[in-house]
Amino acid sequence: MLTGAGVSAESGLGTFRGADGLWNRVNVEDYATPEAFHRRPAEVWRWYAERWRRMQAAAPNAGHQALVRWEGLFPSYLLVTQNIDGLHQRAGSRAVVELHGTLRRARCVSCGASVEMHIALTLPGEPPRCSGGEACGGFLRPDVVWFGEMLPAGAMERAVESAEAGDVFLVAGTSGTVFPAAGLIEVARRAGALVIEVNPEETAMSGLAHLRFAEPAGAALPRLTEEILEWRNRSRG
Ligand code: BJW
Ligand code: ZN
Repeated sequence: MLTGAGVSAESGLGTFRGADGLWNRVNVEDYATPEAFHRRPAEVWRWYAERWRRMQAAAPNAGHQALVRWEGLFPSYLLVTQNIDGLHQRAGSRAVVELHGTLRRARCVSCGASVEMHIALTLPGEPPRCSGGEACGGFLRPDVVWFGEMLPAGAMERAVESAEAGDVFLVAGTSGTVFPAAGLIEVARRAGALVIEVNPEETAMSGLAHLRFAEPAGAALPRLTEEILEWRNRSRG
């Protein structure tokens, strides 16, 4: 299973691409790259701090909640998300891999020390300086993956393993344009999984889907989950 920003759209968090997308309002290169942080650390920090506040104010929606029930339904089930908002976990999902990191934490650019964002935001400085054990004084940055950066160690490996192992691969709320995440759909398809896409719009990856639900995740995912549970109960007799 692979999710993207569209799954959080009904929680009031904007997506990146499309007419109302974040990248239509600001330049990706000005915020979501290591070079941007190097050039304008204060602006980048403030922009993410504001997004963190929006994420905190948001609540998981019916789509997030439905996916919690998939845990335990399929033996190799893993929720691979590109989202940094933590809403899957707040809904109750535990088997989650965050391919693009998380905005719930900040980390030091020098020593890698990790700090909860709600604590980082109480520290002086924009961005604040590292005051961990070593107190190395490096800048704290959001613990997210920017363009041109490597994904968190082991994340893609776990994601590929689950995409190869499952009978069903669900793709919800992603435009399928950012790699290597989008490549998982092809991995699953090649491994023989049934690929299901949930997205009101056609995407770069729609051609790889066997089944498409052209609906918002908050409507399609609860219904799909109910149908799977009913089928499960029937097949158990
Ligand atoms: C709904 C809905 C509703 C709306 N219900 N659906 C191969 C080819 C070419 C380039 C590359 C390549 N491999 C790697 C690259 C470079 C680059 C890349 O992919 N570029 C592409 C743009 C081509 N990738 C990287 O740099 C990655 N790192 C990497 O590969 O390292 C190794 C390497 C380094 C250098 C060179 C080469 C290799 C890292 C990518 C990091 C992405 N980071 C971001 C920002 C995170 C922090 C932040 O939030 O600010 O992650 S970018 C942004 O896009 C964010 C998202 O996770 C990601 C994906 O977006 P997503 O989730 O799909 O959202 P949208 O908005 O695109 O789509 C939303 C969808 O929802 C739409 O389809 C709607 O229709 C739908 N929707 N309402 C259901 N209610
Ligand atoms: Zn440090």
